[in-house]
Amino acid sequence: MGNRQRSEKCKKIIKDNLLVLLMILAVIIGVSMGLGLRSQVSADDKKTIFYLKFPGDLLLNMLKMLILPLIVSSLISAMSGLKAQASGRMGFRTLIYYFVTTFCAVIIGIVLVVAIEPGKKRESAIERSGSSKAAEGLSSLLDLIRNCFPDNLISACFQKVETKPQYEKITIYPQTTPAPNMTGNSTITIETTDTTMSMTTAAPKVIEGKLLSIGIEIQSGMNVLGLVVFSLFFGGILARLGEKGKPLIDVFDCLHLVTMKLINLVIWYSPIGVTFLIASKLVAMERPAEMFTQLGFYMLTVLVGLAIHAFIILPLVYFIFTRKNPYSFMYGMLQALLTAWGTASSSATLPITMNCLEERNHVDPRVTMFVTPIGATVNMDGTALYEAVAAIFIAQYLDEPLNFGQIVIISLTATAAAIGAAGVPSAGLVTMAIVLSAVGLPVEEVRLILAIDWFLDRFRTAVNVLGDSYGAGIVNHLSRQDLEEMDLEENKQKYLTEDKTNGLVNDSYDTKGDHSTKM
Ligand code: 7O9
Repeated sequence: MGNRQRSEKCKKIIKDNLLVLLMILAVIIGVSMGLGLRSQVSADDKKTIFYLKFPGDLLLNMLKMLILPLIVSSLISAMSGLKAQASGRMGFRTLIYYFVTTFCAVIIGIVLVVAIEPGKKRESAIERSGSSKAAEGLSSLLDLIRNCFPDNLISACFQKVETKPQYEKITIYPQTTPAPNMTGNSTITIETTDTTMSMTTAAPKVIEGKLLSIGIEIQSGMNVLGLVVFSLFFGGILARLGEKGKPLIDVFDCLHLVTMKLINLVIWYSPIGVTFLIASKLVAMERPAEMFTQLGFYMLTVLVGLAIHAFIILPLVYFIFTRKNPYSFMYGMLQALLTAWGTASSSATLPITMNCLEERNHVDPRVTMFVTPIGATVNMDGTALYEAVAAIFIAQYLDEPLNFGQIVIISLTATAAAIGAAGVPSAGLVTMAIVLSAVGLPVEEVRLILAIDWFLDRFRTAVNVLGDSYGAGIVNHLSRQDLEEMDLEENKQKYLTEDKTNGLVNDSYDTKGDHSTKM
């Protein structure tokens, strides 16, 4: 028996490290394949790139497919299994951690961008273009709250709502450009490619006039916030039902269990998917040399900031609270971090994050179930840092000095934007626009940094995932007493029901108090 256990343990260690090894290999192969293929396949060869991405698309689909059952079952199961007090305390700790670390990330970003001044290190001056109407911060905030309460649970799984004001469009032709036969349907669009290269050409501008109408528009994409809010309340109430709620609690527990087992299968496919995701992205990269030289210092600022946050601040916070080795915890998360880097999506990585936390870092499943889905939705340290750096970089580029008050506003809006990102439709650009317009910077100058966005996205996503993971680790440590108490209680209940079935009812315990202790 002992031997068998030992050999099983050995097998498990090999299995776990094999996956990490395969994942590291996947990144290396993906990068070399992508760079190698660049000489064979041109970046314009959209068809080849599309097919090259196919195995990667499969991985993304598999991961995203699991998100819905995962967040719903996790949150309902966690809420129904935790005592009201415990979940309240856990929730409070979680939110404080999210807020403090996100704010720290923003501060690091601001300090670096002010010190390095990447926006001042440029070769040629660019023309200032007129600013358009500021992004509407208020309507974004209202959208966030509106999305917390979807009108239909089924449609919340694939769409969210957005306030859409319609403005009169006015096209202005610069005198140097002959007025072409422009079509009237041009809106202010921000291209995702070739942005830095078109900086000096004076193009006709479309600006917004008076408000014509305002209404709600449907956007595709899962309304996570709505599902999270619903699941939290649903689970909370379920716990109060006592015996009657038991069957449904078991259903969600079981759903969670099955989903976690499915993740175990998908994980074995992830190295292949990640290889092709990276390779196809590298092949599709247009004019990389130009991009890296033009935006080199900006890139450096963001990467140094992310590195400081990931390798110093977060581990330090983890160590202060738990007195455990933060870097072995980080190694345990490596699989998830590499997936985050490969997919550039912390929501797609969520299944793997949960798996790593439970299987490799031995975080209590009740904590993972509760903390990580909320973390994936609201905790984005990397994104917050990035947005603060980007806003100040743009100000420097435009030679628009910011005073201290404006920098404080940037730090607050960048924190808020990162927390609300998942709730705001078409997030990336909208949240960036909110930060910029809060300090009166022209929103369309986002195009300055769009060329390199896909690259930095990978790093900030990994930092987002790392922040969520350390959060789960810390909450697990702080809540260990609550969890132990609940375990004791559960054992007591089990003991009692066993006694009851044996006809030995013990009067010293209040058997009716079964679920009344849970809220
Ligand atoms: C980055 F909880 C989940 F898993 F269900 C969940 C589902 C969807 C959580 C979040 C989301 C979601 O929609 N997130 C989202 C994140 C939406 C828009 C923008 C972003 C920001 O993304 C990051 C960034 O661009 O900086 C990054 N790519 O963490 O995924």
